[in-house]
Amino acid sequence: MRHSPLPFPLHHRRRLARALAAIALLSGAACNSGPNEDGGGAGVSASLNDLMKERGLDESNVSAALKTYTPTGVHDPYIMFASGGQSGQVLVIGIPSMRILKYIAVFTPEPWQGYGYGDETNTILAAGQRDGRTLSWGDSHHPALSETNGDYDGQFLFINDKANARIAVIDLKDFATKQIVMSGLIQSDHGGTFVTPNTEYVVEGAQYPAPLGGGYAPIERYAEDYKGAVIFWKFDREKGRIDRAKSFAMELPPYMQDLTDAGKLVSDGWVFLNSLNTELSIGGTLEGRPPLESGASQNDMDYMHIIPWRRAAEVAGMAGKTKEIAGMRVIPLDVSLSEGLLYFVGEPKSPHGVDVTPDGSQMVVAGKLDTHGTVYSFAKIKAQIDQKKFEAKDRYGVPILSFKDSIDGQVELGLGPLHTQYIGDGMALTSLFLESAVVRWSVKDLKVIDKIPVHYNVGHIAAAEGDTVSPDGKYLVAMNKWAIDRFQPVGPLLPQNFQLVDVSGSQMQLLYDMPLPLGEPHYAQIIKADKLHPEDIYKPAGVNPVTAQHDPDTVTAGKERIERRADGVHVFMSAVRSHFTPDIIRVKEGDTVHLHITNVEQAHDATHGFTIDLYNVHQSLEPGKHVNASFVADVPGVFPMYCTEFCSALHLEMAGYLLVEPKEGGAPAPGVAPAPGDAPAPGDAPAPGDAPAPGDAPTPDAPAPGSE
Ligand code: CUK
Ligand code: CUA
Repeated sequence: MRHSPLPFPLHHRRRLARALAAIALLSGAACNSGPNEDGGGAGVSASLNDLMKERGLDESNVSAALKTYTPTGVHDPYIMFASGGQSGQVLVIGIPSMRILKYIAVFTPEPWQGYGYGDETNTILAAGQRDGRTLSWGDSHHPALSETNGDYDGQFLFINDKANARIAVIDLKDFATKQIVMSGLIQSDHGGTFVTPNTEYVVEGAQYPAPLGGGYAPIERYAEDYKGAVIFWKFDREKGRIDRAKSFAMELPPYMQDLTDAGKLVSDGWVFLNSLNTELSIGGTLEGRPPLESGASQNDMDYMHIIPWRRAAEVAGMAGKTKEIAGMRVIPLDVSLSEGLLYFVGEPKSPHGVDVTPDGSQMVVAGKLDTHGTVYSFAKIKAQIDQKKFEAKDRYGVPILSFKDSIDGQVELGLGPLHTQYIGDGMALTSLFLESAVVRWSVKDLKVIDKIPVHYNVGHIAAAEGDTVSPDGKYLVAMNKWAIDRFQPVGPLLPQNFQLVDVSGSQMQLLYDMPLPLGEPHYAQIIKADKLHPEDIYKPAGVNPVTAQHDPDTVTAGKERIERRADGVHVFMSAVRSHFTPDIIRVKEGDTVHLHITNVEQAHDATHGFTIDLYNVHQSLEPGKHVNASFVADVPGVFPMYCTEFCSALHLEMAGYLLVEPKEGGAPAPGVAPAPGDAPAPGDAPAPGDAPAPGDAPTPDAPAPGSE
């Protein structure tokens, strides 16, 4: 059953023409030739035609415009969460308008949101450090919305950083990152993030094999010492955080594990992972060996990994079944084999994407170097496992199922098939990288229906709720890797091209091109907007969004103060239109300054920003938000601080000063020390011993007026 994305279904040109005629009739301009003289609403038809002529638009263009145009104040029915690729962020995009609503800061400091410029968000980023090294970027790949019974529930979003093997948790109450976890077990990941049907686990599969837990091993020992792995991060929905202690991993052979999908409904309790490089090619272009890519493409088959994760979780909980590597419980390969936790089935050449059908009964795998989509039957796979009917074992002893006995069939889809999404009615969409097209086909009947060209070299595709138990169909976004000539040239680095396609009609229709100048997004998920219930403000005022608690250092109006303590100067500051209290902070060179700032406002969208020149402090203070930011005032001088959001008519006046007095006997601050005998100019830092000007904050040691 297909629905129209708009209240007025305009799938067909004839209907569009009729609609245009109706508009013309309503305007009274249809019967007379020529425009109506009395102006007003008249002459709509003529002007529409003129507009179309002037802009060179045909009817299908106008129909596309009508399907995507979203008047002011109208919200989109769908929201897409797309990975931001090398930006390390997540993009939030309205569908069908393709309006960008937010970049969620994840693996990368993001100044506007104050992410990575304050104590708590610095702590989130620091949790993703490896070997004490700060990683200030990430290669974000596969967002996964939390699920309940295999359907998106709109509560949380997870995403992986392929480059550094990290996973982030984003709370959709405020669309902000709350946690980054890094196992230390693997060096890179790709098969993440994918969630099990009730978000019991967030799955992270490795990509490039390496010694588990880090460390060196000669590449000649690849087959013996390099390993793959899959990590099952336990998600605590109550806390909204991953529970590291309850998480576990499985050692895998050093095939490059690729994408992952969790079984659902009939296949609930299982996960499926692609892999490539069963050849164990190691590259060595200067060492007389073939490059990795050709070495890894010799065999006709790679292996789909089949894992009963519920059983694996039980085994991980048993005494003596795991070993600890990098602080993580790991099920060694021999235990997996003796406990029946790992099976292989062949997949045609360089598979990319294993996508479980909405009813959970089948898995579709596309091979980059194969023109087919292969449809696996979960029942057939399960039957062989139950009967212990294996065709062979791989070199590590993993049982291999019969390919022929595991599939329902293969369909010739086109050149370079990659990723599959579902649109209901047993229908699927698969991206064709080499062909630059998306093919619509019936998984049920193993038949191709039609294709639509996209521009160009499409990677992932995202259909509305297209990887859940109940896909919506309607919209597809093709995430194209190459833009070439689609947009005004901007130099050699071109934007990515997202193309919105209407998949509800008998013919797929291209609706919109959206350039993405941020990084290369890989996957995206599209959720019904009405499943999302973000908060308007943090309430009551004083919530620390990272802890989701009322912050112990929350500031209420009238209780603002500056306190000198053993660990430095604590500034308890409130922000309200249009002033900070206190607005003068006096410290001594070398003091550590702890800012505790609460936006005490509860008005929707009354956001303030806070910065201090030079000290690289920036915070976003949404209504009710509390932030903490610490820095060492190691440079003496006068440093304006101000609100960076144009929050009110007197926003420019929402400012103050940080005065860092030079150390006794220390060098005066460059350029600010008054010449001996000069009277201080108004606004200058007062010389030591001066009486504070009226309205000034007291010196750090004295209590602030009004404080108790
Ligand atoms: S991958 Cu990018 S097109 Cu990293 Cu999901 Cu397939
Ligand atoms: Cu507050 Cu500008």
